[in-house]
Amino acid sequence: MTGNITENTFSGNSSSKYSGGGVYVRGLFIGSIDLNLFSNNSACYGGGFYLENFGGDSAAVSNNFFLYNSLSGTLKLGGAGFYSNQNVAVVNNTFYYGKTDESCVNIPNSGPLSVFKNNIFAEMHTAIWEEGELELTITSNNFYDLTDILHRNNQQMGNDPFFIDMQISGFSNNLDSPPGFIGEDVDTGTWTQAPVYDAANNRTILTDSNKNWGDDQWKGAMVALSSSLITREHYPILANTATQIMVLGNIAVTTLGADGQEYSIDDYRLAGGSDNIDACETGANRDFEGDSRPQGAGFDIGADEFFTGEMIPSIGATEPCAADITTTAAALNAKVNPNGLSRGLKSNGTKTHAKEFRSALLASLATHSLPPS
Ligand SMILES: [Ca+2]
Ligand SMILES: [Ca+2]
Repeated sequence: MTGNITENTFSGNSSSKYSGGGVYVRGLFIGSIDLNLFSNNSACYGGGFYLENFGGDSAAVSNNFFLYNSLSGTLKLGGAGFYSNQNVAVVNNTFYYGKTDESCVNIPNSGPLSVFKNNIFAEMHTAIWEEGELELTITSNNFYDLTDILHRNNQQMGNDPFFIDMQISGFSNNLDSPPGFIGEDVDTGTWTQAPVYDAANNRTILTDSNKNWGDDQWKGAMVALSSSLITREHYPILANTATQIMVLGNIAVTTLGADGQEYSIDDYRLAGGSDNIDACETGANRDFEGDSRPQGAGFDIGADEFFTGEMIPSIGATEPCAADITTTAAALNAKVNPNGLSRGLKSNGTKTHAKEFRSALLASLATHSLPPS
C-alpha cells in the first residue's frame, strides 16, 4: 500500500497478543512515517508500529518521537519502538526510554538495506536488534546510556560505538553523549478539574488553577498523563494559557487527566549546548515542529532541530516538494490516508543496487514537506 502516516499521536495503545501496538501495516508499505508521537504503546512485536510485509524497500521513518514504548510478550527482541520486515530509512528520530532487557527497534533478515541516520537512542537496554548477520548503514546517531547498541545475530555488542565501528561495516561516526534534552518534569502539578472536550475543534482542555503560566509557554513540549507517573504517556501540547493546557483529541473519555491526578510537563527538544546540535552534515529538511533544517552550522541529531532563528540555505537537502497528501491528525484514532502519494522510490528492491537504494531513500526524506498546519 502507498500512503503516509503523518502528524498523529499514538499514545497508550496496546496489543497483548499480537503486533503493532500503535499501527499495524499489513501490506508492503511505500511512504513515510513522519512527525508522529508514539508514547507508552506496547505489543509482542512493534510496540509503536509494525510493518508486516517482507521484501519491501520504501518506507521512510523520520522526525518521530518514540517515548516509553514496551513489549507485552516474553520475547525481548520484538522492538518496543517498532518492528519492520521491510527495509526502512530511519532518519532524525528520538527514541527515549525502554524497559529492562527490551529492544527498541527490531530488524530481521528481510530488512538488510535499512538505514539509521541522525537518531537519538537513549536510556534503554538494546537500541537495535538485528536478527541476522546484517551490515546496516548506521551513521551519525547518538547512542546514550544503553546496555547494547546492537544485538546482532545473537551477539550482544555492548555500548561502545567506537568498538562496534571497528568490527562492523556500515556502522560509523556515531556518538555516545548525553542527549541534552530540555528535560522531564520541567513542571509538575495536579489537575484541579476534569478534562473538557471541545468537539468542534477536537481538543481537550486540562486545567490546573494553581498555575500562572505564560501564554503558549509549553507549546512544543508534551504533557505526561498517567495515573501512576511510573509510565509516562505523552500528548503534545498545542497551546496553553495561564492555567490551561490544550491537547489534540478526546482525552476526556479516558481516565487520564482526571481531577486530582498528577501530571508532568516533559520537553524532549534540545537545550542549548547539547552535543546533538550541528552534529550532522545532512538530514531531513524539517524537524517535528516545522523548524527548517539545518539551523546553525549543521543538522542536529534527533527529531528536534535547535532553533537559532537562522534561515540558512539547505546543505545537502533538496528543495521541498509541493504540499504532500496528509492524514487527519487524531489522537487515539490515527488513520492512514489511502490516497497518499508514492515517494517515487523504486519498489523492486531485489534489483536495486544497495547504494542507489540508500541514496533514493535519503533523497525522499530531503524532499519531504510539511503538511499544512
Ligand atoms: Ca543545527
Ligand atoms: Ca525545533
